[in-house]
Amino acid sequence: TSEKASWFKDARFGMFIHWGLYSAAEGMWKGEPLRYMNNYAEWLRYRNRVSKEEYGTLAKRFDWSKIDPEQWVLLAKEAGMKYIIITAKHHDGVALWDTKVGHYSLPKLSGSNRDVIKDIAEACRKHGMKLGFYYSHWIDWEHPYGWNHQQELSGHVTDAQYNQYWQEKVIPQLRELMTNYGDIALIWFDMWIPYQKSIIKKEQLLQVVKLIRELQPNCLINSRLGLPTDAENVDFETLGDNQFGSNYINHPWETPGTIAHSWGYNGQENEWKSTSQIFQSLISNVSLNGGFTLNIGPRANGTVPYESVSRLHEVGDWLNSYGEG
Ligand code: FUL
Repeated sequence: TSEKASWFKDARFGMFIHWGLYSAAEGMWKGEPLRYMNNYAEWLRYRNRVSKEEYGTLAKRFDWSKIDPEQWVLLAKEAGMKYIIITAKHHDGVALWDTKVGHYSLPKLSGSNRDVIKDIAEACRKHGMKLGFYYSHWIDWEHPYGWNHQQELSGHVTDAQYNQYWQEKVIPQLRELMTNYGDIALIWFDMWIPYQKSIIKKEQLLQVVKLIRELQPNCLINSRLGLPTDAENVDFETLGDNQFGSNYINHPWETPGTIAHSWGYNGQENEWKSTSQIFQSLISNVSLNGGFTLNIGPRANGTVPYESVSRLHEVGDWLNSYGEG
């Protein structure tokens, strides 16, 4: 294990934040609930086959007078969490920050000059919270050559086209994220498949590693990048539930989890986990020397559902009474 990952091994507990245009849809599109498979609210555009233009109009529903990322940071602190990971770009391809790469960003679509990535970076600095970014590198439903499932299945995106997506969107956006927001503690890429089984090429992934190492030498990279964990390229494992095994013993690792079923806000949510279930996940990971990244899905006005807030407070009360700080 590298030295630079030692804070992460000690951290144990962090906050995931899934927030984006989908939060404004609240799990419904034109009166229809989410369709197909995983029923994740943040998958709405893909599941309900919403056009790019129509999806973009969700940005108008954000209430900037109420949105205050500092509240998310304070909530994480109260819960005893040591780091935050926010969805800088999820599968829908929308940048939450004021990107100069294309026009598909929350500030541009909403007509607001607010950059929530800047806001949260400042709040994290103020409150001594580590900040990480989720970046969907593999899947991008906005870019014509991003991986969008259907195309992959029918083979419509060629290697050259995929590389175009990579060079004109992924690389310059990561450069912005790694340059404009101060120290970034970690980056959380999202993908379940190793590069050999994907349209992604190993060279493309190594290009990302090189960029991050150059711009933010202390930034930790997770294994869902698609490369094996080996300290040189990947610093920690992101495992699925119950995936821990002895081959991970020497690697720092965490699992992500939600308090609900969806990661993004879903007004129809009916699968809230109990506080005791949350404790069980946290304790079982910590007992195996891992960490737990627990998700909240704030609404488009920035508020966090009461179900999440109340459970996080209970967890924080317990950690503050019995935890090691
Ligand atoms: C998955 C994604 O598809 C979900 O939307 C969510 O972001 C979860 C943390 O990872 O792979």
